[in-house]
Amino acid sequence: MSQTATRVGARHGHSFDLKKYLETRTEAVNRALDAYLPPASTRPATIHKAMRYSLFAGGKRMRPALCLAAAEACGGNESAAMPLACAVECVHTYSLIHDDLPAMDNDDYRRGKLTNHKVFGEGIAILAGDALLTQAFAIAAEFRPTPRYSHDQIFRELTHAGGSLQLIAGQVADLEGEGRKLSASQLRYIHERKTSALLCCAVRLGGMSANCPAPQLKALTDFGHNVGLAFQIIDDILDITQTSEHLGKTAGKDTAAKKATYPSIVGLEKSRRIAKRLTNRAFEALKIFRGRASALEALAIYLLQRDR
Ligand code: GRG
Repeated sequence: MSQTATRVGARHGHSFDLKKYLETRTEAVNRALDAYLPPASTRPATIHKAMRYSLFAGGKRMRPALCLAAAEACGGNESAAMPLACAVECVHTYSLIHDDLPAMDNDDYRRGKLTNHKVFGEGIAILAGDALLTQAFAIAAEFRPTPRYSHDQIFRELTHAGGSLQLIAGQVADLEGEGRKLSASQLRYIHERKTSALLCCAVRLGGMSANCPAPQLKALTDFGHNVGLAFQIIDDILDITQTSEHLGKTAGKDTAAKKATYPSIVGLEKSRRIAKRLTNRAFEALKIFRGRASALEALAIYLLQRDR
């Protein structure tokens, strides 16, 4: 974690120890994921090893952290939000395994390790992604409904964000856009679906676990949408400015694949300004929480300033 991002959140006159926050939340999420998944030795062991290989490969756990922080902002607690935080991380990890396949981005490294198909072969990697996606719904079913939010609503959130109107739509547009000149609005269409939808889903689910009223859910939606867009712009910037070793995945792939990105359309400096503007909009959305959203604020700053 970069030095600037370890203590943030001075907006309310106090600093927030994000490093500690992320350490404790990551440990709790890892423990919960470990308990939710079949042990690696469960027959057929290959698939359970493959699922666990990518899930515990050292991801930043940003979506679970955002989910838990959103629950806190709405006065909820970690244990109520945990199944939803873990479900989103399983959907995210499945999407990374499939994105890395030769038929898609054809990547050899992810999270600093060989990609799933490089270790287990393409067939098992496809199945590990499928199994993680399915497991996400089994984990989400552990959520205890609140007066405002039923299981139906929780499943609709996940299926919408991960389905053919959002995550998959973004990936389709991304695949079809390769090598083509895209406008800024076409690029935004991709970012909103490929990246922002699942981040937004994570914070909304956190709010729902805390039985948040509609205005708070709307605020979390605005926050997640803007942070998600900023997150992808920063991801595109890092693809150009950082090394593969530092990122733990192949850098420079966007340029090599002639992929349209914000830096390629508007340049690095303007891309940074846009990411900052989006983060400021995300802060605006948090006003409704009257200082109770320090963790969300700190995460938004970290995501803007991150270097991996
Ligand atoms: C295959 C259905 C399907 C979708 C793939 C995830 C994805 C969509 C593509 C991967 C490439 C990419 C740029 C995705 C946008 C979201 C993103 C930046 C993912 C990486 O998230 P991080 O940085 O990863 O949070 P870690 O490994 O830290 O969890």
